[in-house]
Amino acid sequence: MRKLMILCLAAASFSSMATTSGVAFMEQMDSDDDGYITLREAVKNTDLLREFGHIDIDEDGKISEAELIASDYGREVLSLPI
Ligand SMILES: [Ca+2]
Ligand SMILES: [Ca+2]
Repeated sequence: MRKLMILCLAAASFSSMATTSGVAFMEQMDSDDDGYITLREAVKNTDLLREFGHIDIDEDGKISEAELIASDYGREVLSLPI
């Protein structure tokens, strides 16, 4: 039981770390702070720009944090487990 709690705590602290880096990346890219990375904002990052079409799953022309995390590129950048 104790072991399980430690495992849960470790998982929780790891996922909050991943979220923090996700937020940091979004903040860095999201110049106007609307919570999305638009194509114009993605221009700053060539890799992101190249992957933009793949990451923008609903094709609304902007990347949400959820779309970023769901993408291979996002997981790589944010060092999330696949
Ligand atoms: Ca934005
Ligand atoms: Ca989108």
